[in-house]
Amino acid sequence: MKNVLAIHDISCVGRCSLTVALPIISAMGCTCASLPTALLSTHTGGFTGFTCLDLTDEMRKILAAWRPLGLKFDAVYSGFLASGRQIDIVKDAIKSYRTEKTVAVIDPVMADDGVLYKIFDAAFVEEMKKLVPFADVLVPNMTEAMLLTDTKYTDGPYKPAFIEALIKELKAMGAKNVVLTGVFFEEGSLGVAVSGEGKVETYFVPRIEGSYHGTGDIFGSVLTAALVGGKTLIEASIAAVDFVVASIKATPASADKKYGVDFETALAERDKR
Ligand code: PXL
Repeated sequence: MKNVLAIHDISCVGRCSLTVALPIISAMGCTCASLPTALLSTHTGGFTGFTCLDLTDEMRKILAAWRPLGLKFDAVYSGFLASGRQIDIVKDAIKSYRTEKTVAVIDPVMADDGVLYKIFDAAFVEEMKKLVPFADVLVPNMTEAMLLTDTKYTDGPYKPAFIEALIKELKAMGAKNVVLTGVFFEEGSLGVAVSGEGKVETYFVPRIEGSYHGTGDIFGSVLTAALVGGKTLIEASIAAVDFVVASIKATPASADKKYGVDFETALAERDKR
């Protein structure tokens, strides 16, 4: 059985990070081990008064305890990190657990819609830049891609040349492949730009209005499991976009968007097919 190491926080309520990665990656037929980065009462988007226990020291202890086990993973998938100090831990995990076939999927979770998440600062962005060369697949949203490349934030529609330049710069920083999310060339559409060895490929779907929490983690989880399952980068990206769309469509219009989307319904529907 293929196995994935997911390095994300546990947000106890709000459907994101590990509470999304574990069920989705398991349902797609991979064992999913976890290295929790933090324990939060809820995620940080739209909730106030949340608690956050930084697990940096515990992560080091967990990795030390794993050392005699000689673990290897088919993918290491990192997401929300609680502090810049965790960057080195993620690098170590990628180096320790990779084989020549392992894919390191790095989602540089830190910002959206032109704004850094409130627990991060400019120093964290600088730390995150250091993780880029460790990515076999870097999965930034548009805001994160602009922060990582010191590009002034602009909202779309974007020009294809702008998207290609962003991807080129992220690759120049050391990312082997880039899957850029939140791309659109015209109003009413939304999708991804994907770059492997060759030219940039895109996949767009009709935009669904509204901003739903946790969809980036759903996207990254499907992408990772699909890559481990042998899909190409563009095939895995299309599967991830389509599953996010199915999850949003499964969510009642009246739902409070900070509690995320009904990916569980979409998983059950997928099983029936
Ligand atoms: O979905 C990204 C994410 C993960 N974990 C935590 C977050 C966020 C985004 O806000 O706050 C704790």
